[in-house]
Amino acid sequence: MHKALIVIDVQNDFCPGGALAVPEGDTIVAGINAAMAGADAVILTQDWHPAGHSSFASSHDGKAPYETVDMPYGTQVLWPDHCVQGSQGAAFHPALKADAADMIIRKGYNPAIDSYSAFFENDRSTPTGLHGYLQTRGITTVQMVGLATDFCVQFSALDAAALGYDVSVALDLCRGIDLEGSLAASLTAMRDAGVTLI
Ligand code: VGL
Ligand code: ZN
Repeated sequence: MHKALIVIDVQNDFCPGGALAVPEGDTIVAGINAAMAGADAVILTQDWHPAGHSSFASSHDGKAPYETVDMPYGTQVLWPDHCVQGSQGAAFHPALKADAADMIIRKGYNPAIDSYSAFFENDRSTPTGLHGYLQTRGITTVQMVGLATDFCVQFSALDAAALGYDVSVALDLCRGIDLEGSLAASLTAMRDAGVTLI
């Protein structure tokens, strides 16, 4: 059994002071750094949007952040502009031990499709390449940590379970956004999919 630690989106914009701040998002960084030591592979994901991305409310006339729009691939929550490629907001939190990563996977770079999951874009079919990477490294077990529990962590964990990985989520090393009960719903969905919540 080879085990990967997948660190989801521990970036400045998701931490207090950032454009899409997750409450207490910065408090998990030290624990994530410590968890890296026990993994056979450390993978970081980085939300990485071009300016004017279709998930930004500012790209839709008359829409405000946290409203939704219907996209060809389904309903999409609209966000404040965040994690724009090359910006300080898109950089990893300065205390994250990013140097310990074997692999950094960027996602959300397609202007027309958001990508919460580390495995597939929000059309649920365009792969990011992470599955191939993990397979070729012989990894069968993944642990998810990071931001945000109810969006990118949840989508990544559900996809990993569907792809046949043994999946756990370390909840003390995650923090959520919680839009209209999305945090509780995400925990139920992950449990129902066979994800181990720690
Ligand atoms: C995320 C909303 C928009 C996340 C990324 O990392 O959970 N949430 N982009
Ligand atoms: Zn995003």
